[in-house]
Amino acid sequence: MVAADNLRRIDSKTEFDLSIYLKQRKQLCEEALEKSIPVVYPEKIYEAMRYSLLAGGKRLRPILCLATCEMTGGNIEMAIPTACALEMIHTMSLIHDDLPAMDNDDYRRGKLTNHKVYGEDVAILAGDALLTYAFEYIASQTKNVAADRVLRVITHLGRAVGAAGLVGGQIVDLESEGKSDVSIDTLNFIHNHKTAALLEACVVSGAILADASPVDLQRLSRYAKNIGLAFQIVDDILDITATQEELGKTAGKDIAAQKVTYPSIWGLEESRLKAQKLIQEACEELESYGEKANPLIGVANYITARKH
Ligand code: GRG
Repeated sequence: MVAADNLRRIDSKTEFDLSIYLKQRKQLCEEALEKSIPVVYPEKIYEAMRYSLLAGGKRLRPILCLATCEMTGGNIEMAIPTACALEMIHTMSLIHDDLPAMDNDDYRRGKLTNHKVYGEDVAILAGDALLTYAFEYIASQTKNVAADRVLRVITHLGRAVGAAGLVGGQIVDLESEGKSDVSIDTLNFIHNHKTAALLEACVVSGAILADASPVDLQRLSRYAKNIGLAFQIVDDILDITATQEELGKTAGKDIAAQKVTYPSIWGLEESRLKAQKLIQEACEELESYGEKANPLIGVANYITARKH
């Protein structure tokens, strides 16, 4: 009931306007990302890193980190280096995912993929450089946060992107290619690791930076895991229902590759309902934060409402 009240409140334009909030936060992230990687010698690698990092995107991961840090008593200055680093890691995962050896895609964020512009060798290195720079960036640029908290953020993030997280999800995804009998448990494993783990790290790292309590961290982790899985279900739905122009990348790839996805198991309508239920459960985790949770509730609802 409280969650339903929260959902109603988010609709009230007078109290909180999600589209304005997302626009302002995206702008803030764009400005910080623009400054995060100067071009120096050897220029080619920095240009390739910047090509994908500054190619747009919804910037949901840094926005989640900033929103959680503020909600739990921190501020933007504390979290902006980590927010940028999260987008660097997300971007590198997209560069590597698009490579011919992985998903083999020509378009991303409405532009040619990194390897199509710079070649596979440079694209691999640009991904590597973004990944390593992300950790350096958190360690060297975070200000006014106790060192032990910065270390906890780095540890949490390292786990979320390595074999226990993104890489683990990606390898099971690769192993599942061409199989028609992929179970729902395997599908959940893939997406809890490939997609939800990084979203969880965005939310939890914002809370760690703000020195949130262990109870808050657990609650926010559950919120993030739920929105993470919902995010992927919607991603699978959009692959079927949206156009290449809307997505900024090739549409209909899952059906063409006969990939097992949430809609291929549940159908489109049931998938939408399951995503909505996960979002509702996520919002229920935020009941105790009152109006301060409006941005996180808004982002959760945006995940199911989005068109790209
Ligand atoms: C992380 C070390 C390391 C290696 C990468 C390739 C790989 C291992 C993992 C694949 C991860 C991947 C591409 C997951 C899909 C996540 C997903 C749904 C991306 C789309 O995110 P959006 O819609 O994209 O937020 P924008 O462009 O808006 O940022």
